[in-house]
Amino acid sequence: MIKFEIISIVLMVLMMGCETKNNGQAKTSNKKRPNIIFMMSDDHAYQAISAYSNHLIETPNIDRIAKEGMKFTNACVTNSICGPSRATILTGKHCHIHGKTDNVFPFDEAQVTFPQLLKKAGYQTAMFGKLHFGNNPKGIDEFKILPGQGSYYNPDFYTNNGKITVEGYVTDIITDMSIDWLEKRKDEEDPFILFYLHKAPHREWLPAPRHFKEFTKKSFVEPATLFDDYEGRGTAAKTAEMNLLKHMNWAGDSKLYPEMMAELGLKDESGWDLEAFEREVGRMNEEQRAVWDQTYKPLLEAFKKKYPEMTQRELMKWRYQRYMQDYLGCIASVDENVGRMLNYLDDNGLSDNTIVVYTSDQGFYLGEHGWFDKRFVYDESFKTPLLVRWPGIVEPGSTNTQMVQNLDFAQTLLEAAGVEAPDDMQGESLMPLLTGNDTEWTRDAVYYHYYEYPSIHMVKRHYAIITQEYKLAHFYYDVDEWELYDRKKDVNEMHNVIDDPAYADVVVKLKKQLVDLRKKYGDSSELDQQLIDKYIYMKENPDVEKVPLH
Ligand code: SGN
Ligand code: CA
Repeated sequence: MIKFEIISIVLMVLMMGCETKNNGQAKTSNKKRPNIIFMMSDDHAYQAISAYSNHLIETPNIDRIAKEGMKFTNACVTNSICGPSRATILTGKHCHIHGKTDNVFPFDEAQVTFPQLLKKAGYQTAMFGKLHFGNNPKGIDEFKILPGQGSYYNPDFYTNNGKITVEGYVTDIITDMSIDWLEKRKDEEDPFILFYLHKAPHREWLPAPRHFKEFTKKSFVEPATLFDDYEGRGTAAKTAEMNLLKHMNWAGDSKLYPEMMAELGLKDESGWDLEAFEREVGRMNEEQRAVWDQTYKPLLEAFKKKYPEMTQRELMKWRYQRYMQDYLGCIASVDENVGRMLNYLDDNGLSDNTIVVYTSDQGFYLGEHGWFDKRFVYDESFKTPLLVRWPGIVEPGSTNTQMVQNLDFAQTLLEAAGVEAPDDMQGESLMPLLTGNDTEWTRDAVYYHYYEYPSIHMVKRHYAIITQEYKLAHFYYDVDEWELYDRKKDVNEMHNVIDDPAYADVVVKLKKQLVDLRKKYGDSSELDQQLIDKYIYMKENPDVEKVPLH
């Protein structure tokens, strides 16, 4: 195993080969600096990657990154929602610092992002796929990004030269764009960072037409907690609106045709169920729509017949299977396309000097606790997949159990590129772990803070401290409730032991540690209150100019 010190020496030697460009800016000699491909999917649960568990699907291509690199089994996010997670990844800061605390607040454009620093150091930079905020990512030479959530079929993209629409399936298209860019820069000497960012498998989980048939025929094992009644948990779990039976859309999510909904007397209470169906299925071209109808119509007709007789329990089971068929169908395309990308690297002699990262912007519930979506600090959404391949540096087939966060990516990749990270970044470089020097890693707890409430799915605001053994969370708005989970004894997090006398000492210790962590990262109750006031104000005044937090 190569020692961290040796890497530092190698990086220093590389840095010593600095040339001075005409504009006086230092530029490092690029020969050996690693390329980086940062692969990220949107809402990809680790439960749906066979390197983590193969009870749902085989993902041989994503698994290749684990086999040839390192699998992190305790990687997590600081805030389990899209925009905030991405802003944290790019800045290496907690949400209350970079301003993107939720999908509503704007990102503070004055913040420095790590691709800007890589670009300054001579890296070529590109981004293709979903970003979810802004239409002009900072420090990126070439981009094609989806507007907001983007579309699965025939999607639009913002590019350096205006908006385009591309015919086809989004996961394939993002890969085509990424490979085209690699191909175009083939003979260039400078190293690169490529952000390869999938929209899939985000709600409403629409697979590529080539996967409709296979996946709608499959049935999947149910999670142990599918019928969770939230006893033994706090108010937040009981009032969240992400239950498969109660809160999924019929047309938008389960793909019932709008006319079938009408025939069955199912109402579109929220007003966005039929809109969601139209937004996605309505976007298909004739050919895509024909394959859709051939596959989905018979199966939904069969459901329509059975529906009047079905019990609530049977309906829950049906909705779970329908959900998994589409969600995992999306994963099949992601996996195939990751395979295409890895093959491209092999075929073009790029694999050896390219760091490949595979992750998701957060985890996701695949029926655990009866849920879909994310947001909570409970494991399925708090944890996220993380696989890293770096030939010659990371030991193939290794596993790491340390608590690492999306907060750490910026500093890690800057260090890998030999670029100094700014002092105000709040993560820690994963380099000691990647090089097998775990003894240099001292972190024993991580900090989490979720803000987006009241909003879709109604998950209450909470912050938390998480160690390998425990998770202590404070739901502080609307309620004032604490929850404690014993992560070793209660892996499904079904028992809040906050009032159990056996844990009294643990509670005292963790509360103190949590105060220290909040102080360390610059978070406070005053700031929590300011953010609540501002959020409510923005919700009540949707036309008000969105002013960055800092
Ligand atoms: C949409 C989804 C939600 C999801 C948010 C945020 N509804 O609003 O289910 O939680 O995005 O997701 S949908 O009907 O429009 O699909 S995030 O990944 O972008 O944060
Ligand atoms: Ca997401």
